[in-house]
Amino acid sequence: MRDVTDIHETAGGERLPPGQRETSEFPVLSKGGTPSIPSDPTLDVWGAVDDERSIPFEALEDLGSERQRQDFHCVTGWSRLGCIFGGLPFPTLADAVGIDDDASHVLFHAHDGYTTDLPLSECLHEGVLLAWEFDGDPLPGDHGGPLRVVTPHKYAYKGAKWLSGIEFLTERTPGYWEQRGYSGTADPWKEERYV
Ligand SMILES: Nc1nc2c(c(=O)[nH]1)N[C@H]1C(S)=C(S)[C@@H](COP(=O)(O)O)O[C@H]1N2
Ligand SMILES: [Mo]
Repeated sequence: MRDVTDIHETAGGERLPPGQRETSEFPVLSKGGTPSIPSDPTLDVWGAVDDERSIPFEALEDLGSERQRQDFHCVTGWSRLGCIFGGLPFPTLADAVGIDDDASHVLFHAHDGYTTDLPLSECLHEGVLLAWEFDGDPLPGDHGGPLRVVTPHKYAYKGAKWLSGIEFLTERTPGYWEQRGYSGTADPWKEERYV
């Protein structure tokens, strides 16, 4: 298992980022309810890539999978330390689809209409997982199952639950919360909460 709970060292800060309090709960935070997911879900990958694809969820594991211990920081102020997530590392997916040289940003799309954006370089971080497992069990629906993104180096709104697609872009398109004043880069150790 890969342990990425030392990300804060790179950031030059404490494990618990400034202004956060630790909780042993795992609260559910969704802009609306839990959406229904198609019975044969696919992950659609399009935009600035060599190979636009619609990948059945069950084929994701063939691309690669990994279990990680990582921390989860919600911008509203709670952090859950030492979560165990399993899934496909984003950099492995990126290799599989072949990203265009001029791709600079990523927009994640979800089944509840949620979107969130990140610079491509921040998505290529080893801790960014397309996760289908939590604590050794299938990821619960209210936490984004069957497939979500986790971003331990960013506030958790960067991790889209109920992931439906990944769009590679040559310029930034702000996502749902980013259009409403939240930070594009969302570094918890710099307290990048709002713009
Ligand atoms: N699709 C989708 N993803 C989402 C959200 C959402 O409303 N819809 N909320 C975000 C926010 S603000 C947070 S803190 C985390 C919460 O994840 P959790 O409910 O598993 O704790 O999911 C993020 N991803
Ligand atoms: Mo959040």
